[in-house]
Amino acid sequence: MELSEPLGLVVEADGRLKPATSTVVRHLSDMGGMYVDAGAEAAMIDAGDPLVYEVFQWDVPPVIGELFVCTTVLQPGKVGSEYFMTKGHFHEQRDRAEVYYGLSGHGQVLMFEGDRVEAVPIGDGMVAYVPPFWAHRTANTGIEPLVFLAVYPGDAGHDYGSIERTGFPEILLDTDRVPALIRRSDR
Ligand code: M6P
Ligand code: ZN
Repeated sequence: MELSEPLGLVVEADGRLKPATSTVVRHLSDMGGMYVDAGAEAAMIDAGDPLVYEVFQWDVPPVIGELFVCTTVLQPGKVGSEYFMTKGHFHEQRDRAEVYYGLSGHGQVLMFEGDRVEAVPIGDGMVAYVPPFWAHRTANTGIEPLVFLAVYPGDAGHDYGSIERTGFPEILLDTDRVPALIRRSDR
Protein backbone atom coordinates (compact mmCIF):
# COMPACT_ATOMS: atom_id res chain seq x y z
CA MET A 1 0.00 0.00 0.00
CA GLU A 2 1.21 3.50 -0.84
CA LEU A 3 1.93 5.63 2.19
CA SER A 4 0.99 9.30 2.56
CA GLU A 5 2.91 12.19 1.07
CA PRO A 6 4.04 15.26 3.08
CA LEU A 7 1.15 17.66 3.51
CA GLY A 8 0.19 20.88 5.30
CA LEU A 9 -3.30 21.36 6.74
CA VAL A 10 -5.17 24.39 8.04
CA VAL A 11 -7.81 24.65 10.74
CA GLU A 12 -10.20 27.40 9.67
CA ALA A 13 -11.71 29.88 12.14
CA ASP A 14 -14.90 27.78 12.44
CA GLY A 15 -12.90 24.61 13.17
CA ARG A 16 -13.10 23.00 9.74
CA LEU A 17 -9.95 21.17 8.66
CA LYS A 18 -8.78 22.00 5.14
CA PRO A 19 -8.24 19.97 3.13
CA ALA A 20 -10.49 17.22 4.50
CA THR A 21 -11.18 13.97 2.67
CA SER A 22 -14.16 12.90 4.78
CA THR A 23 -16.74 14.63 6.92
CA VAL A 24 -19.08 13.16 9.52
CA VAL A 25 -22.23 15.11 10.43
CA ARG A 26 -24.21 13.90 13.43
CA HIS A 27 -27.62 15.20 14.36
CA LEU A 28 -29.34 14.12 17.57
CA SER A 29 -31.33 11.45 15.69
CA ASP A 30 -28.02 9.85 14.61
CA MET A 31 -27.17 9.12 18.23
CA GLY A 32 -30.19 6.89 18.95
CA GLY A 33 -30.76 6.53 22.68
CA MET A 34 -27.34 7.66 23.88
CA TYR A 35 -28.69 10.37 26.19
CA VAL A 36 -30.14 9.31 29.47
CA ASP A 37 -33.31 11.45 29.20
CA ALA A 38 -35.16 9.63 26.40
CA GLY A 39 -38.19 11.96 26.64
CA ALA A 40 -36.10 15.11 26.20
CA GLU A 41 -34.23 13.46 23.32
CA ALA A 42 -37.46 12.55 21.48
CA ALA A 43 -38.90 16.05 21.98
CA MET A 44 -35.77 17.71 20.58
CA ILE A 45 -35.71 15.40 17.56
CA ASP A 46 -39.39 16.23 16.91
CA ALA A 47 -38.68 19.93 17.30
CA GLY A 48 -36.04 20.00 14.55
CA ASP A 49 -33.35 17.42 15.26
CA PRO A 50 -30.40 19.71 16.11
CA LEU A 51 -26.89 19.34 14.74
CA VAL A 52 -24.68 17.97 17.55
CA TYR A 53 -21.24 17.68 15.94
CA GLU A 54 -19.19 17.45 12.78
CA VAL A 55 -15.83 15.78 12.17
CA PHE A 56 -13.49 16.93 9.38
CA GLN A 57 -10.82 14.34 8.66
CA TRP A 58 -7.73 13.93 6.57
CA ASP A 59 -7.80 10.22 5.72
CA VAL A 60 -4.65 8.16 5.57
CA PRO A 61 -4.07 4.52 4.64
CA PRO A 62 -5.40 2.49 7.61
CA VAL A 63 -2.06 0.98 8.56
CA ILE A 64 0.43 1.07 11.43
CA GLY A 65 2.74 4.06 11.06
CA GLU A 66 0.16 6.42 9.56
CA LEU A 67 -1.74 8.95 11.69
CA PHE A 68 -5.28 10.16 11.11
CA VAL A 69 -5.77 13.88 11.73
CA CYS A 70 -9.23 15.37 12.26
CA THR A 71 -11.02 18.26 13.88
CA THR A 72 -14.34 17.99 15.70
CA VAL A 73 -16.77 20.88 16.07
CA LEU A 74 -19.15 19.98 18.90
CA GLN A 75 -22.11 22.32 19.35
CA PRO A 76 -23.20 23.69 22.74
CA GLY A 77 -26.46 22.32 24.07
CA LYS A 78 -28.04 19.81 26.40
CA VAL A 79 -30.50 16.94 26.23
CA GLY A 80 -32.34 17.38 29.50
CA SER A 81 -29.39 18.21 31.76
CA GLU A 82 -26.84 16.10 29.85
CA TYR A 83 -24.35 18.06 27.78
CA PHE A 84 -24.11 17.55 24.01
CA MET A 85 -21.43 14.94 23.39
CA THR A 86 -19.89 12.70 20.77
CA LYS A 87 -21.02 9.07 20.45
CA GLY A 88 -17.80 7.77 21.94
CA HIS A 89 -15.87 4.68 20.97
CA PHE A 90 -13.17 2.19 21.78
CA HIS A 91 -10.51 1.64 19.17
CA GLU A 92 -10.99 -1.61 17.29
CA GLN A 93 -7.33 -2.20 18.01
CA ARG A 94 -7.81 -1.65 21.73
CA ASP A 95 -4.19 -0.81 22.50
CA ARG A 96 -4.06 2.27 20.27
CA ALA A 97 -3.86 5.66 22.00
CA GLU A 98 -5.02 9.11 20.83
CA VAL A 99 -4.17 12.78 21.46
CA TYR A 100 -6.68 15.66 21.52
CA TYR A 101 -5.57 19.27 21.26
CA GLY A 102 -8.18 21.86 22.22
CA LEU A 103 -8.62 24.85 19.91
CA SER A 104 -11.65 26.70 21.31
CA GLY A 105 -14.58 26.31 23.66
CA HIS A 106 -14.87 24.36 26.91
CA GLY A 107 -15.48 20.70 27.54
CA GLN A 108 -14.38 17.44 29.01
CA VAL A 109 -13.08 14.22 27.53
CA LEU A 110 -14.78 11.32 29.31
CA MET A 111 -12.87 8.06 29.30
CA PHE A 112 -13.58 4.66 30.76
CA GLU A 113 -11.81 1.37 31.09
CA GLY A 114 -13.38 -1.47 33.04
CA ASP A 115 -15.17 0.23 35.91
CA ARG A 116 -12.92 3.30 35.99
CA VAL A 117 -14.14 6.61 34.59
CA GLU A 118 -11.97 9.71 34.20
CA ALA A 119 -12.78 13.19 32.87
CA VAL A 120 -10.02 15.40 31.46
CA PRO A 121 -10.74 19.06 30.62
CA ILE A 122 -10.35 20.18 27.03
CA GLY A 123 -10.34 23.71 25.63
CA ASP A 124 -8.11 26.31 23.99
CA GLY A 125 -4.48 25.17 24.34
CA MET A 126 -5.28 22.06 26.40
CA VAL A 127 -4.16 18.55 25.55
CA ALA A 128 -6.00 15.38 26.55
CA TYR A 129 -4.24 12.05 26.27
CA VAL A 130 -6.37 8.96 25.68
CA PRO A 131 -4.32 5.94 26.74
CA PRO A 132 -4.50 2.51 25.11
CA PHE A 133 -7.66 0.52 26.03
CA TRP A 134 -9.75 3.52 27.20
CA ALA A 135 -13.08 4.35 25.53
CA HIS A 136 -13.47 8.09 24.90
CA ARG A 137 -16.16 10.64 24.24
CA THR A 138 -16.19 14.44 24.47
CA ALA A 139 -18.84 16.68 26.03
CA ASN A 140 -19.30 20.42 25.42
CA THR A 141 -19.89 22.11 28.80
CA GLY A 142 -19.70 25.66 27.42
CA ILE A 143 -21.92 28.06 25.49
CA GLU A 144 -19.94 28.13 22.23
CA PRO A 145 -18.79 25.34 19.89
CA LEU A 146 -16.00 23.15 21.30
CA VAL A 147 -13.31 22.63 18.68
CA PHE A 148 -10.44 20.19 19.05
CA LEU A 149 -7.94 18.40 16.85
CA ALA A 150 -7.40 14.67 17.25
CA VAL A 151 -4.50 12.48 16.09
CA TYR A 152 -4.70 8.68 16.21
CA PRO A 153 -2.98 5.69 14.60
CA GLY A 154 -3.95 4.66 11.10
CA ASP A 155 -4.87 1.12 12.13
CA ALA A 156 -6.83 2.08 15.30
CA GLY A 157 -10.38 1.81 13.89
CA HIS A 158 -13.62 2.81 15.68
CA ASP A 159 -15.66 0.34 17.71
CA TYR A 160 -19.02 1.91 18.62
CA GLY A 161 -20.86 -1.33 19.38
CA SER A 162 -20.31 -1.70 23.09
CA ILE A 163 -21.00 2.01 23.77
CA GLU A 164 -24.24 1.77 21.78
CA ARG A 165 -25.29 -1.25 23.82
CA THR A 166 -24.33 -0.22 27.35
CA GLY A 167 -23.29 3.45 27.28
CA PHE A 168 -20.65 4.92 29.55
CA PRO A 169 -20.87 3.95 33.25
CA GLU A 170 -21.02 7.67 34.15
CA ILE A 171 -22.69 10.64 32.45
CA LEU A 172 -21.86 14.34 32.55
CA LEU A 173 -24.77 16.42 33.81
CA ASP A 174 -25.32 20.13 34.39
CA THR A 175 -26.04 20.44 38.11
CA ASP A 176 -26.82 24.13 38.77
CA ARG A 177 -24.42 25.12 35.98
CA VAL A 178 -21.64 22.89 37.31
CA PRO A 179 -20.68 19.78 35.29
CA ALA A 180 -20.83 16.66 37.44
CA LEU A 181 -20.08 13.05 36.60
CA ILE A 182 -22.94 10.89 37.82
CA ARG A 183 -23.06 7.09 37.97
CA ARG A 184 -25.92 5.93 35.77
CA SER A 185 -26.99 3.55 38.52
CA ASP A 186 -27.22 6.46 41.00
CA ARG A 187 -29.87 8.31 39.04
C1 M6P B 1 -12.42 12.78 17.61
C2 M6P B 1 -11.72 11.52 17.20
C3 M6P B 1 -12.42 10.91 16.01
C4 M6P B 1 -13.90 10.75 16.31
C5 M6P B 1 -14.51 12.07 16.72
C6 M6P B 1 -15.98 11.97 17.09
O1 M6P B 1 -12.24 13.72 16.63
O2 M6P B 1 -11.70 10.62 18.28
O3 M6P B 1 -11.84 9.67 15.70
O4 M6P B 1 -14.57 10.21 15.19
O5 M6P B 1 -13.80 12.56 17.85
O6 M6P B 1 -16.21 10.98 18.04
P1 M6P B 1 -17.09 9.66 17.72
O7 M6P B 1 -16.45 8.97 16.55
O8 M6P B 1 -17.02 8.88 18.99
O9 M6P B 1 -18.45 10.11 17.40
ZN1 ZN C 1 -10.53 7.41 19.13
